[in-house]
Amino acid sequence: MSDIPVFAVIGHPNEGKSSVVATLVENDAIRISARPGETVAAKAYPVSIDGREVIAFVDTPGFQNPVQTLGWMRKFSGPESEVLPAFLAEFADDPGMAHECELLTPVIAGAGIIYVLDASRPMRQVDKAEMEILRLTGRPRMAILNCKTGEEEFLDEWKAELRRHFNMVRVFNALRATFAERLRLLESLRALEQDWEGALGRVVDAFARDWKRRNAECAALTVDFLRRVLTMSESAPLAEDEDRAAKEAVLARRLEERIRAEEGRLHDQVCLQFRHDRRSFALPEQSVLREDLFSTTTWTVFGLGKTRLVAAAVAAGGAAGAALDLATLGHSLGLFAGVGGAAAGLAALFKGEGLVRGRLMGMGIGRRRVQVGPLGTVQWVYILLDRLLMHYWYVIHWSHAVRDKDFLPVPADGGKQGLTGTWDREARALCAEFFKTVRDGGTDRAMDLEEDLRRLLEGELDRMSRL
Ligand SMILES: Nc1nc2c(ncn2[C@@H]2O[C@H](COP(=O)(O)OP(=O)(O)OP(=O)(O)O)[C@@H](O)[C@H]2O)c(=O)[nH]1
Ligand SMILES: [Mg+2]
Repeated sequence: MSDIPVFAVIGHPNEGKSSVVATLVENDAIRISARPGETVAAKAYPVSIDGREVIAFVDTPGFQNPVQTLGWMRKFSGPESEVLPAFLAEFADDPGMAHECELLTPVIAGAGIIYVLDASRPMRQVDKAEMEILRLTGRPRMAILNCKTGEEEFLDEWKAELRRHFNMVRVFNALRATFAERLRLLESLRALEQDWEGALGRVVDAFARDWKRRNAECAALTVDFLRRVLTMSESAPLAEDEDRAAKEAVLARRLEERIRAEEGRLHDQVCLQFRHDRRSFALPEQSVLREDLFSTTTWTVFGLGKTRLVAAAVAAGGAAGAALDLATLGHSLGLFAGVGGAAAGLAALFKGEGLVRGRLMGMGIGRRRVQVGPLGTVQWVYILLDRLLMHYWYVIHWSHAVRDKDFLPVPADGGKQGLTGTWDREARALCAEFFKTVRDGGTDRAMDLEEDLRRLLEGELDRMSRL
């Protein structure tokens, strides 16, 4: 037996044992299925933090023959401590008792017990037999009520019965458990057995520290990302006979593509921080995050109405002659500033299909270049942050037990307003100064602002984790 706390997750077939293990150990790959009897062998899943294993959960197959098992155990006349080894010796080769042998093996080795049951159904005789078997093992044990359908009609009946057999009873939904609920579950395991109190206290601390580290890492990655994106531009030589608008459109698309790719990478990295494989993580069907970053929908949903959009374009340098045709707002748009643009200084002029006017630079006689970018308004900071925060929210609520792509909770305070919409004036002032200063890059002030924004974001992620 290892010296870390080990808990065997035990119960009737198809009640959600593997789902509970997947959520607790953050493993997307554990087999979960609507078909009873999916798990056929006991398997231990250790949790590592900072390269050290701190706790393990053992997934086990569901009871096969609880009534017969209990009958045998009751008849056993030897010392109490021998009942389980004797059972294993007797039934090791009996296929009818294969699951019982599997699920009792970690218990004999010293594991505590987490009994999982679906409390949305009525109690039956076999349930009572299972509970009694677990009581007879004498091991520390907790019951987890996983209400699969949300039906709570039988909850009180279950609780009353469970209290007779278990040291602790908790409601825990494997598919919806947040970080805070997982932490509370671990905390309650501490009280199960005095010998484990110290070790489990360290596990709880390690979990909390690890989560904080992930949030800090996500905040740092985001600020790095913003710095890169805010300083990006595309330029190319423009021949005498070349159509400038067409060239700028090509450059704008190229720039948009680079920014999209950077954002995709950032979102992937956030998934990885929370041990999600990007391929198994899916956004809800109607999520605005499925919209293209450069679409009008993205702009409007994250709180930028037409008026503010025009104002943003103007503030970014668009002035006289900027033929902002509101009719074209329905098309995809790219709001870029041509830094230090030529005479008109049009920052964010677009026409129809996302055409972006860039900056024209003389490079000596007969040699000209056009440049598109960098991004021309602080609104981009808010949009990129809102999309990041919303993505984060989905990632931390995407339980590792979810196998059905359509299942996802709705963000609590996301929606129309966008998450930065709730930030105070100080935070907004920081974003504005960050935007202006970081675009110029490299200064001490820029570094200070990056640090301030990183801290602000980290606090925001910590706050969202506890919601
Ligand atoms: N709606 C809902 N479904 C759940 C919940 N927990 C588990 N399920 C579903 O119930 C089915 C069985 O879940 P598993 O975790 O595989 O159950 P198990 O106890 O490991 O099953 P066996 O290995 O067959 O004994 C799967 O389809 C899960 O998606 C829950 O909290 N809510
Ligand atoms: Mg299973």
